[in-house]
Amino acid sequence: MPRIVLLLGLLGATLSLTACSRGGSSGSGSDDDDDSAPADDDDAADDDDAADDDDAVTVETDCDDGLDDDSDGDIDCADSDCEGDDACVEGICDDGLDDDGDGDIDCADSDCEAFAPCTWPTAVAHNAHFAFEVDSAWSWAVDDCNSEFNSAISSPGFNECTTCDRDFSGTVTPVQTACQDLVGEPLPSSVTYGIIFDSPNNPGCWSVFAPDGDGIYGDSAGDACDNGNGTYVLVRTDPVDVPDFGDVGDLTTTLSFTPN
Ligand SMILES: [Ca+2]
Ligand SMILES: [Ca+2]
Ligand SMILES: [Ca+2]
Ligand SMILES: [Ca+2]
Repeated sequence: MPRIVLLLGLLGATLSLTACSRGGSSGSGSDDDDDSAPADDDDAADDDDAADDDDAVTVETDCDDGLDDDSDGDIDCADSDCEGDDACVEGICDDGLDDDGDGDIDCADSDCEAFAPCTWPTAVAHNAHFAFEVDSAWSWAVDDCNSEFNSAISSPGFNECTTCDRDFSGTVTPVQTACQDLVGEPLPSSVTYGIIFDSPNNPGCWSVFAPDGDGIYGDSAGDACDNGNGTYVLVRTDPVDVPDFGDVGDLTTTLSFTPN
């Protein structure tokens, strides 16, 4: 009898150990063995009989690995889960690189809309009109006349101008040259301006500078101000002086541009 009791005792112990192993009541390790609730089953298979696979990856966990982590058909930044992820934004807007690999570089990327230089114009329309006015000194030989030229001036890029935010230059295209020989000076072949895109003392305006003979943008041409329609315009009229004759007329210069 003592022998039988011992065997039954061993069998009971064995059954008890087996039940313990299947029930997972100890809760140790990463496998919670949950077979009744839609919770983590930790074993890459769905063993809780619920409709969901508890181990399925439901978000794009790595936005820069070239893999579709959650198998929704969208890889990395193409997956809305990655919206705002560092790997999916154009982090630097003036390095010439497509930081987030979406095909758009710097200002061409919508991520850079708030970057100030991306709002600066890439081209400026320039027009100059010279009106020669006959006075007593000239009237014996010439008549009143007008000359005019246009220039579509553009910027070579960022930081080309050391004393302004950006410089713009271009080639002059004469559209009316009746006066070009009258003042003893040929029409200019090119024009250059620099712009500072902030006029603290004149809100709504940007400061325009013309370079001096040394290429320094120290001569203010005035402020280009928003005309209310989103276009910045600078118009100025200056007398033109010719040696020995003084003021022979007016030169009116107009610059206009629209921010990006
Ligand atoms: Ca991925
Ligand atoms: Ca995905
Ligand atoms: Ca970039
Ligand atoms: Ca980009």
